[in-house]
Amino acid sequence: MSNYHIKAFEEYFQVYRKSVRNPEQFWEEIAEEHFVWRKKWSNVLSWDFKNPEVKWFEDAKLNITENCLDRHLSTKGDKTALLFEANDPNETAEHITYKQLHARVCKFANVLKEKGIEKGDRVCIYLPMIPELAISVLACARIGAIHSVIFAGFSATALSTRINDCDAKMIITSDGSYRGAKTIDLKGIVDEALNDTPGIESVLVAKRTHSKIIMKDGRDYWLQPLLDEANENCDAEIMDAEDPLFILYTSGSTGKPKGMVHTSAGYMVYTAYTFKNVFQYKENDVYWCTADIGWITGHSYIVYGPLANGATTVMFEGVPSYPDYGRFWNIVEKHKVTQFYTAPTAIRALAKQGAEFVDKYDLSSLKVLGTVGEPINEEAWHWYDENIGKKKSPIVDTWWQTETGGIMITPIPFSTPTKPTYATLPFIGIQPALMDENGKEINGNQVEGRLCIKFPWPSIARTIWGNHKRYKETYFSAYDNMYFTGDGALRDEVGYYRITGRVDDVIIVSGHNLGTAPIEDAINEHQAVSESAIVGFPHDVKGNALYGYVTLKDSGEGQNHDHLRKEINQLITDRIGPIAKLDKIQFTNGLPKTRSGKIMRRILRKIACNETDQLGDTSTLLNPEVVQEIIKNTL
Ligand code: 7RM
Repeated sequence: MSNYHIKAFEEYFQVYRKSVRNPEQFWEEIAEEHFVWRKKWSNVLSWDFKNPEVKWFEDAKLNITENCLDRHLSTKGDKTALLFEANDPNETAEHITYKQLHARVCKFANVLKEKGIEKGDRVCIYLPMIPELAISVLACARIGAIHSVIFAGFSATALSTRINDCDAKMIITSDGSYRGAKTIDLKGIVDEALNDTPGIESVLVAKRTHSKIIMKDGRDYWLQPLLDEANENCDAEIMDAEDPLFILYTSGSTGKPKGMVHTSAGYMVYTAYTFKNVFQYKENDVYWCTADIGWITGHSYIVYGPLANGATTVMFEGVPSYPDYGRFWNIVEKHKVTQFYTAPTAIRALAKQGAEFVDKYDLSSLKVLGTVGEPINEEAWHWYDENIGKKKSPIVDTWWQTETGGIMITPIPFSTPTKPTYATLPFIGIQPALMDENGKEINGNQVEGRLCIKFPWPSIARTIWGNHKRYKETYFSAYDNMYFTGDGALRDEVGYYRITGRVDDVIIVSGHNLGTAPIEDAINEHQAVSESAIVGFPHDVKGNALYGYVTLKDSGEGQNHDHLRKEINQLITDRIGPIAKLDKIQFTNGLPKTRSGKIMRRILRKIACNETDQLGDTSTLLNPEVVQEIIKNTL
């Protein structure tokens, strides 16, 4: 029992040591004592990072929704499970109790069944942050359907690519969505996407904005009438520990998005255990994570982790700037939020607005502050600490990934002394390593290298949907017997980790991971474009902004460059979404290339970041002369 809730720094070390000396025994104890199983496992862990293959709690039977809902009914049936705060501050917040959530999930699950969804089928969910989003996720899990949530800011093309990649049978959406003062025609985007998704048989539509939309006969169904008819009991499908629970797409440095596959038992155990400890959740706390459920942070730390702990979890539909920049703090005061988890990009945007938006509100309920998604800079860290935490709430800088399923490197609040910009120490059971460029592990402290993980943890993604080869190549080929994260990190004199950022062609803009390749592909579709390269450069709110170098088919003389820039950004918006638009577009006569023809993004990155003194040796390039031209014309 005592291992489940860590309350002191010495205890962290004790439990950590135990967890790495005998991981099987450690996780078996956690799994046994804190979850309900229909059948216990025959083997705790089998793994092989070469093949690669990882299995946790093999042969165990369970349903994650029984752990998130049913088991709380007798003890916490009337406790608020989901606390929904709408975009419009005047709309009354909705408190959905565990009993109500259970009934709504069961009803929804019965609707899915009635529409022909069976265990193992893929269901895409393209919804705004309304209760139906969490409910549909859990309804899929209830019947063993594999959910794939697609962030409702993605374009029609991005949506259809994902629907086709996982061959989904159904999509769940809404008539529209609210985002601040804007209303977005979600159903229109879905209709466009469904022009080339032959596998989709039905569309369930939740009513939110009451906008006029087109409902296609025999394909589209309003959700509410179906729910009204449905039974509020639905037996949970008994799932195997290693049955897929969901697919979630993440950008890769090349090619199409990767559908990361997470399975049932290990994911449940790890997200629940990390939630409890990283946020030090106590009964009667009100926990709020501002992420969207379209990202892994929302899956693990709005839905599954909190509910597996019987917590109250806030779901916010809106944006931090509406109706003004005080909205987050207004919500903290209104619901007496105790744990608040957000991204550095939001912190920086709010810090820019000045103290008057914060000082109006009583933030004394806050106990723990969290950050995730990208490195947090020193200034933002201190602003968060001083203005929001009043120097009394520890900041947990949590490093993890879609692929890791749960938090990997983080302080444990009230135990681990924090250090600005440092994610500090590995969570229980996590064995990080820093590697050098020759594939050797870098030992000792005060070192920097590429961040790998040496040993499996329960919520590691098991494969890329439909492409196990890519899974192996991306994560297990760079270093022998290691999971490679794609991040660089340094370890300070006491062993604390600081994540320095991506070392591949993924750029994090406002907390969104963007691969350079799909953006370049979109640009290259423009008939005037010959080729392009995207790099990131520092931006004080977004963390990184995008700089595009574009060469045109004819030298571009006489062409209207501003017009071209608009068209290029429109193409990006259509193919990926507005989050991937470029901040700067420079037209060039060529891109620096190696002799084998690879674009040297490293050089372009230095130029875009104004670090032209650090270009290194460019003489081996195929076309060294373009470098000076590019520097001269920098925007
Ligand atoms: C949870 C999430 C993963 C990438 C990861 C890092 C970056 C995430 C931090 C961070 C520095 C952090 N999943 N990242 N958290 N960098 N400090 N605390 O964000 O799949 O969307 O992104 O995000 O580069 O590899 S994700």
